[in-house]
Amino acid sequence: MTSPMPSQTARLTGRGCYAADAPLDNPLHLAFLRSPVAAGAIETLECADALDVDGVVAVHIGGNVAHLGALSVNAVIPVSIPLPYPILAQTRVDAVGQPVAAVLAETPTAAADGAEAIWLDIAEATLPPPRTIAQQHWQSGDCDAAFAKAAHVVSASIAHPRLAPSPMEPRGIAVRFDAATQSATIWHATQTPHRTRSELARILSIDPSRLRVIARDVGGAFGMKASLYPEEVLAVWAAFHHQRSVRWIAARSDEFLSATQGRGVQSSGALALDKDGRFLALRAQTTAPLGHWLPNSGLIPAWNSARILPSGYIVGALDIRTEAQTVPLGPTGIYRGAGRPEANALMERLVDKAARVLEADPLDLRRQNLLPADALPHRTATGNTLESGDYGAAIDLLARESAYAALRAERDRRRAEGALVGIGTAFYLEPSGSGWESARVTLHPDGHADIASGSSSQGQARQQSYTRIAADVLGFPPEQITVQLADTAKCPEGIGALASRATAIGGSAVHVACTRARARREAGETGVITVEERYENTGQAWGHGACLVMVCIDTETGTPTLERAFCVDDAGIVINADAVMGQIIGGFAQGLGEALMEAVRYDEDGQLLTGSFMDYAMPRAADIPQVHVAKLCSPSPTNALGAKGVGEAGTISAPIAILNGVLDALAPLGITDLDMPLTSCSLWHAIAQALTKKDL
Ligand code: SMO
Repeated sequence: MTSPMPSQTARLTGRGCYAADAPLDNPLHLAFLRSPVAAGAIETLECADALDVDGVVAVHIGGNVAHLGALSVNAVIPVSIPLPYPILAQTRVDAVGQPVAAVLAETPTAAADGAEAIWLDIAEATLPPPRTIAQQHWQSGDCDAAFAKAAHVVSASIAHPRLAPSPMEPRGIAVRFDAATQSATIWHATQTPHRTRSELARILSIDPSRLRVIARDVGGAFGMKASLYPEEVLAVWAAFHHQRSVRWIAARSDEFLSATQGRGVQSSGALALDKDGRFLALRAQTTAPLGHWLPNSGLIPAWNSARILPSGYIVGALDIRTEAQTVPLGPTGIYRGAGRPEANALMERLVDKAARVLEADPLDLRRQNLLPADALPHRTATGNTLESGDYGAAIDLLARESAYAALRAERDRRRAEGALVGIGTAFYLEPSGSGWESARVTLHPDGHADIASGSSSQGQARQQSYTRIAADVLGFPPEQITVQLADTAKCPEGIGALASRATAIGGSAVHVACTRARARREAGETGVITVEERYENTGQAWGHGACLVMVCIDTETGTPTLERAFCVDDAGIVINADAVMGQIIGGFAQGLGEALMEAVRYDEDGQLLTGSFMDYAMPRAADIPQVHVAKLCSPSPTNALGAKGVGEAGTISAPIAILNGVLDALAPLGITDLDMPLTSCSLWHAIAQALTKKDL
């Protein structure tokens, strides 16, 4: 075992520094009045009573911040209608939970009391229909002809529930204002500290040199902390406006109401096959929901849920469409997988249905249609280059590791005895991000090295991985290496940690910087050697793998039990095997949450029904089976390390493997389609209905 790095030790011993712990001198505390209705015009917004509350210093409404700039949006698919980014509601509200007024007070309690004392009257309006603001269409080959000549056609629809990412640490921002220099040091729970600084500078018209952003310890993020929020902009604006430090720490209820949610994608498709089971054509349509405002990464799920089709399979003709629609509900954004689970789920559901129609083994059918290793690199019609790997080898390894033949025999034997038991399998692709990341290495004559990177960490043990990369290249013992991340004053400009990119790209930046520094040292350079690297990969690294679960459903109660779980993953070159294992198992647990229990629900008026953990079920340790993990390694040629993403593997593969497993278990009852989450209640109803039909 390697010893934990300093920041991990600090967290383990309760000495971490989160936004709530950041040292502020006499700060103002912030609370928000949020819209109680989903649509309407603001008729009365009366703040006098709030200002009378002891400790309340100021109340701000939309008019006070109407002049601020808009958030930039990563338009991975073209946006036809821009969405506004109101920091506070202006004349109308567009979703429950939208911030309407901000209260600044001497204590958090006074701020909350102040928000309750505001008089808000809204003339409720009917909810607007969904509106498509972005779409894309990919086509190749002759789909119509392929479907016309197909021996078999299968179709599937999947409605992914909306999910609440729920990192252990909610959103938070602490702004230490320095009046003498008119500047601020900002501790922000974020995945992208440099972007926080540049966006704040632009939105608030402040020179970036007057903003320092630190994300020292961040208690999980999962995509939810990748984009800047209106509440956070308000906190920084208020610090400059009032010339005082400001802190905002979201309550869990704030998170359910107004943090970005994941998934919610509706997808449907049809797969055409010839009589031998070859995939001839795929038609697919995905629709991703957007909330009432568009976060920087808000369009990513719409893009990924379509462009990752048809996964790693050879398909003759394609017709794939995606659209992103605004709906009058909470905002959506990236959430661990960010469209990858949706694309893979649709494809893998179609393949499973095809196997049933063909009476073929699901793994055999996958093996038959996956791109062979010598077909890579392969350019897809959706614009991807699948660069390396042996997809069939992942299927073979899964079959070996799970003792597949014996498992199927066991399933058939128990099924014959009346048990509802099924095996679910899935192949998946996990593209890691593309683009650049930075690293700076400083070699000191005494044999120490300092590494600084623009990448960041939210609990992924990034410091440890970067230490290993540097130690390996420099030949230094790990204890003589320090790693600094996520402080705009100490690190070179960078991107951050998202899209499974931080090892493949950030790690490569560290690797290249260290290699250059070593070369300079070996050339006889003495003194302090500093090398700064802005590393750009040559394309996405496509992690991939396969998953198998065995599910047993209690006939009387509908309760599903995962009896076995196997994951095979190819993350290319692995830097930190413990961290990779943690990512796969943690991702599997989160994927199990989507499959079996999690769902954000709204009623027909746009009211949130799942505003707390009393109503929103999260998986607990006892819900997670032992997950058996096996690794493959095909180095990616797209980056210096040969690494691929792994952070999202489990959330991509587990939900569809579990759905396929549950539907395999229920196949003898004639059940072919079910929506996630597969709760005991929904399974019990499906079983009861099927048995009634059978009896008739
Ligand atoms: S969903 Mo990730 O943090 O790009």
